[in-house]
Order: sequence, then structure tokens, then C-alpha cells
Amino acid sequence: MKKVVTIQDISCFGKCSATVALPVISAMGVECAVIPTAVLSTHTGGFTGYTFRDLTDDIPAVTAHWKKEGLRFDGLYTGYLGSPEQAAMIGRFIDEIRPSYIFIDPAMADNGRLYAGFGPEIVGAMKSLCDRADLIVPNLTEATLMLGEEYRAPGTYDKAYIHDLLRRLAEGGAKTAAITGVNVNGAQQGIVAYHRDTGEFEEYFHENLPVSYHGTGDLFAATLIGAIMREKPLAEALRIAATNVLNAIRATMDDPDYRYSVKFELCVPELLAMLGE
Ligand code: PXL
Repeated sequence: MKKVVTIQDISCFGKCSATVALPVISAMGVECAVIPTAVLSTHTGGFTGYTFRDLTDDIPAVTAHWKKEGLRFDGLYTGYLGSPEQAAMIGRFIDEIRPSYIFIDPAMADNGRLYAGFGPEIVGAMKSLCDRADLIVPNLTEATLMLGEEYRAPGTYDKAYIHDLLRRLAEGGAKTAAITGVNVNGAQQGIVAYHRDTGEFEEYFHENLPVSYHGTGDLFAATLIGAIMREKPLAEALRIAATNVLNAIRATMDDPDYRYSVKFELCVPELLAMLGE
């Protein structure tokens, strides 16, 4: 059985980050360890008055203990960080623990804006982590922030623009860069990936559902690393991850509160069927 460690926050209510990664990756037959970057009473997307406990100081201590224990991981998956300083600590985690596959979701922004609570310093910190990755999955907002570009709304760009962003992102060092939430014509949205070594692109486009829920990026990322750990080729892993998100959104569309995330729990049977189980 493969073993992943995820480094991201625990939002006690609201189904995102670690509270999605743990159940989804486990259900996919992959062990999931966790280093929490912060503990919040809820996520920051639409709630106010949430608590926030920063766990930055714990990361070096956990790293030192795990190094002493000789723990080994097939994959590292990082998401939402509690502070920009955590990026450098995760860099040291990579140096000390040497996970075989490094997957970075630079979860910091969406719809043209940084998430509440982040200042501009998070952008360079996330970029430095992305530059060490085997695979990165920024959404278009995160990709443009990391490249110092203006955000462009859906329908105001073409595929050539996305290809250019991907090439420039991968120049920093990431082996494969994928941009999520690409929407060139309104009817469809999808993911476009670029492999730096071969210069090849891969993409997966699907129906663009007319709703939006919090936490879907995290569900996509968790499913993607699960599928990669189950040795699916990237194109198939992208399809499985996107389909799992679409299924979960469809299962939630009777529930109008976008803050409560999607009912991914109802979609585990279909997810396992996509893995061939
Ligand atoms: O889904 C990304 C995310 C993760 N964790 C926290 C968040 C968000 C997005 O708003 O607030 C705490």
C-alpha cells in the first residue's frame, strides 16, 4: 500500500483541505498521514469570526521526529498553508524526509483574489514550493499570481494563453504543471497539463455546471494524488479527479449553501469503480 503525507490545514467544519484529503485518499486504498498547518473552526470562504490556530512551529518538530523514526513516504501533497514561513519549512521537510513524489496545490486564491487572511507574501512562498514539485495544480488565479500576470476572467482568453502560462510556470522547475478551472468558451471547463521534459500538453474538459461550491479544488487535488498513487497515468488521473468532483457537485445541487462544500461521501462507490474496483 502506498503512503502519502498531506500538509494542509484542518478546518474543523466545512469539508476542505485535510478533512477531505484524509477520507478520500484513504478510501482510494492509500495511507494518508497528516501534518496540520493550522486549525480553524471553519474555512475562510464565506464564514466570518472563525478561530485560527497557527501550527507553524510544529512543522520542524514533526519533521525531526519523523526523521528519527525513519518514516518514508511515496507522496507528499501540500495545500493551504497557515503562514508563508511554512513553505521554507516544507522545503526542509522535503530535504530531510525525501518523499518520492511531490505534489503541490498552491491553494491560496480563486476568482482573481487571494483567500481571506493571506497577504502578497504567500505568492512567492507557494511559487518556491511549486518549483520543487513533480506536479503542481494551480487554478488560473494562482497561476497568474505566481507569474505576476493580471487575472483574466473565464471566456476572455484562449488555449494558447494557457499553454504560455504553463510553459512559464514549468520553467521554474516543476516537472508537470497543470492549470485547473480553464474555461475558454463557457460551455466547458477543464484542466490543461504540460510536461516540461517532453514539451507535451494533455487536457481533460467536461461540462461546466452552473454552480460553485467551496472545497471542490481540494477534492480534485485529493482524488488526483490518490489516483496517481494508484498508478494511473496522468490523463486518466485527471479524468478520475474531475469526474469525482462533478459527481459530488451533482449530489449536492439540492443544497444551496456553497460554504458547506460537496457531498463527496455519496460518491465513493463511483470513485472506486473508476479505479477498477
Ligand atoms: O479550499 C481551500 C481552503 C483550505 N483551507 C482553508 C480555506 C480554504 C479556502 O478558502 O479557507 C482554511
